[in-house]
Amino acid sequence: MAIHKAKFDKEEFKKAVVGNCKSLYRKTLDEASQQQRFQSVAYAVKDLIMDKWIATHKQYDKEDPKVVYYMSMEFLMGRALGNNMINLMQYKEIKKALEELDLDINEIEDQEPDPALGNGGLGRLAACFLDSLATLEYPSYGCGIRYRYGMFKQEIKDGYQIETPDDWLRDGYPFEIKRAEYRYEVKFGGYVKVVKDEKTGRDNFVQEDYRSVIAVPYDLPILGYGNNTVNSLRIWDAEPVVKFNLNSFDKGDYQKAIEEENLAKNLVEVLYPNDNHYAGKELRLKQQYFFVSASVQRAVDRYKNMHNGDVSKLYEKVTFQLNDTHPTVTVAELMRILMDENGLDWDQAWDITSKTVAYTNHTIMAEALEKWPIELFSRLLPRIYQIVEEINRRFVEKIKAKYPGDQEKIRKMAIIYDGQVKMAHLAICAGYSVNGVAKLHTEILKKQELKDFYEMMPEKFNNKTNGITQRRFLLHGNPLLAEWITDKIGDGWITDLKQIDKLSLYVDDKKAQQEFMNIKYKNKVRLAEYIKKYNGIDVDPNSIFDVQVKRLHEYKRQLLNILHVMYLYNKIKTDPTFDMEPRTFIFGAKAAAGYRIAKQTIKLINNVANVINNDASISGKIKVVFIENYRVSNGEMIFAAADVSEQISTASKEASGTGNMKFMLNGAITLGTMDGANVEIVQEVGEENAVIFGLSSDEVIKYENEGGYDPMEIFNEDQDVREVLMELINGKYSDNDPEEFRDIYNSLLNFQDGRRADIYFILKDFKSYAKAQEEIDKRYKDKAGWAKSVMLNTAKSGKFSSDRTIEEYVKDIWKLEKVHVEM
Ligand code: GL5
Repeated sequence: MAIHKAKFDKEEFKKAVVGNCKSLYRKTLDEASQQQRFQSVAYAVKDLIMDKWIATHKQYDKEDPKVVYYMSMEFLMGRALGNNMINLMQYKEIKKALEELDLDINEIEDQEPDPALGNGGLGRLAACFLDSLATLEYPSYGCGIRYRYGMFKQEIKDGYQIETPDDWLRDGYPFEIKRAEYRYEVKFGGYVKVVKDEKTGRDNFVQEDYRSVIAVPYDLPILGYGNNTVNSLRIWDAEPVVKFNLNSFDKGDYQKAIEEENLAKNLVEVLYPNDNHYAGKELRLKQQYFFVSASVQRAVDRYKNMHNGDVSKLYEKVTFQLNDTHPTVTVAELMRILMDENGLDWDQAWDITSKTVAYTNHTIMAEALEKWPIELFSRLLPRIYQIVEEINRRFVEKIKAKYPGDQEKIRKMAIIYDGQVKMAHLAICAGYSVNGVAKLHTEILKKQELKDFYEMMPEKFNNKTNGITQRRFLLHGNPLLAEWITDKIGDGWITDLKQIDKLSLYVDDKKAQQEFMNIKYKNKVRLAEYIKKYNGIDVDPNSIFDVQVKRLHEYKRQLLNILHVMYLYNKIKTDPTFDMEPRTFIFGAKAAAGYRIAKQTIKLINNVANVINNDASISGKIKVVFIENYRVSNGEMIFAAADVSEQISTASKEASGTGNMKFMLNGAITLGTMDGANVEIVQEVGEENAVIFGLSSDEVIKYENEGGYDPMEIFNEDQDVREVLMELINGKYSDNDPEEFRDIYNSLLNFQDGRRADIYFILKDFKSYAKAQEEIDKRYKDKAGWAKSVMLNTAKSGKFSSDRTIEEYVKDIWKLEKVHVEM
C-alpha cells in the first residue's frame, strides 16, 4: 500500500489553534480552560481533515462504487483526537506544535470524552471495522444512533457500582457535523389503509394516524491511515416534526404535537446498557426502526440520484451489513420502500432485498435472542409487520415444500411463531450471507444453534474471525512498543500486521528480550501511576499484572477469577512461606444497571480487594485492583501493561472476544479456555505460549444437553473449594452483612428461579484453573522463557488485525472495489 503523508505547516496549525480559541471562546490560550484548549486543538485537527473528507465523497460520487452500510446500534469509538492525529500521520508534528504553544498533548487528549455509543465488544468491533475500511480505501458508511447519553460512567462507592450519565455532548463534540439537508421522516403506530390505485389497479398501502419524528444525521469523519480516504460514521438524532405550535386550538393537533415532541426527545436519549442481553423494551424497538428507516431511506435516495431514479439494480451498489439482529428491520423497511414508495411488486422487491442484506451473528447466549411480541411489533410498526407476515408466510411455504409434513421444522424455523417475531430467523431468511465471528463460534452455529437453517441453506453460512485495529491498540495505545517494533522491522506492520511476524527473529536475542521487557515494565509503571491516582492503591510494577477487563457477565466468569484469588489468599495465610511470584490481579468491568448478580460480583471483588490489600501479613504477595469506569481510553493503557490476559469464559459462550487479541498484540500471555477466538490465538502462537484450562465446548454442550452437572459433589469433596464458598456467606468479606453474597453462593450451589446450579461450570473448572494459574507462576519464574513467550505473542498476532477481517468480508460477502482518493 502506498503511504501518503501530507505536508504539515506547523505555524499555520498553531495559528489555527490560537484563532479557534479566540473565535470559539473569546479567549487567549492561557485564559482558556483545559476543555476549551482541547476544543481549539480538535477544531484545528478537523481542519486538516476537511479537504480529504470532501475529496473522498467527490470521488465516490464520480466513480459510483459499491458501498457497504454497516448497520449497528452501537459504535464504541473511543477518543478521536489522538487517533485522527495518528491516521493523519502527524502525531509527532502536532505534538511538537502544541509544545510550542505550551500545551501538553496528553493533557489535551485527556479532555476528550470517550464517545461511548456502545456496550462492549460488539460496538468496539464496529469501530475497528470503520478504521480498517477507511485505511483499506473501501467506500463505507457506519449507520447508527446519536445517543444523547452513551454508556454510563461507572463510579465505585463503598465497593458498589454507581451509574452516572455520560453527558458526552455537554461541551459540544468538535468532530461532528450536522447534515440538516438529509432529513427523513420516520413513522410509528397508526394503522395501514389499503387504497386502490384507479389507474393501475394496484393496492397502495398508506399508514394513517401515525406519530412521526424527523431523523437528522450527524457525520463523524473516519480517517484512513496514511491515505486521503475519509469515510463517515453517520449517527441520527431525532427532532420533532414541527416545533409544536402553542397557538393551535385544535385539541387533537395539540395533543399530537406534544406526543411527537416527547417521542423525539425520548427516542435517542440513552443507549441500553445491556451486553449480550435482550430486554424487550418498546423504546428499544423504536430506536431500531428509527435509525434503520432513516439510513435505508438515505441509501436508496442516494442510489436513485445516481441512477435516474431506477432502483432495480440497487444490490449492485449497495449492501447492508446487519451487526447482530438489532438492525434486522432493515429487511422489511427496504421491502417497504421498494414496494410502497417505488412501485415494485413483491417478487422484484424481494429479489433486490435478498441480494442486499447480510447478517452477522455475535452470540449464542439464549438471553440475547431478540423476539418481539407480535402485539408490540404490529402496534408500533403496522406496515412493517404486514411485510414480515408475508415474508414469513412465503418462508413457511418453502419449509413445507422442503420438509413435507414436518411440523417441528416450522415450529423451530418460522419467523413468526408463538406470538413472537424472531429477528434472527428474519435475518437468516432474507440475508444473502450469515456469518459467525470466530471459527469455533461458526461451527457451533452450524451444528447447534442454527442447525436447521444451515441444513436448509448451507450456502449462506460463513465464518469471519474478528479482528482489532493495530493503529489504535498498538500505535496509539503503546507508543513505546510501537516505536521499538518499527525500529526492528520497519513500519509495514501498521497497515499490514502480518509483517509483525518478523519479530520472531528476535525472540531468542537476549538484548531484544531485555528491551521488550523494559518497555513492558515502563507500561506497567504508567498503569501503576494511574491506579495510584484513581484507586489510591500502591501496586508493584515488578509483580505479575494479571488482567481481566471486559463487560461483567456470568459467562465471562469474573467470579471464577476472584474465587481463585480468595483461594490463593487462604493458601498464603495457612503457609506464610508459600512461594509465589507477587501478583496484581486487575479487574475492570461495567455491569448492566439491572443485572443484580453481576453487580454483586463487582462488590465482591472490591471487598476481597479491601481485605487482601490491607493485610500486611502477606507482604504484598497479592494485590487486587478494580479499575473504575473501564472504557476504550484507559483500556489502551491497560492492554499495554498486562502480563497475563484472562480469557476464561465457559467454553462455547464467548462468540469470539476481541480483548484477547488486544492483549496478545501488546505482548501478554493468554490464560484461557478453548473458547471463541482463543482457539485461533493458541493455533497461531502455539500451545506452549498460552496457558489453557477447563472443559472444552463439546464437553460443556454435552453436559448442557444432559441437564447439567452436580456442583454439590465438588462442594462435598473438595475442601479448598468448600472453604472459599463458605467465605461467601460467613462474613469474611462482608462483615456488616454476612448475607451480602448469598445470591452468588446460591447461584453456584442451588437450583433456583428455574435455573440449575452453576450453569457456567465455575466449580467444575476451578481445579483446572488453579493449576493453570500455578503454571503461569512457574513460567514467569523463567525470565528468558517468559520474555520469549510474550514476544512470540506479539509476533504471532498478525492474523488478528481487523484489516484481515475486512478483506475477508469484502472478498466473500460485500464484493467492494477500492477507491483511491487523489488530492
Ligand atoms: C459480542 C460477543 O460476546 C463477543 O464474543 C464478540 O467478540 C463480539 C464481537 O463479535 O460480539 N456479542 C455481543 O452482544 N457483545 C459482544 O461483545 O456485546
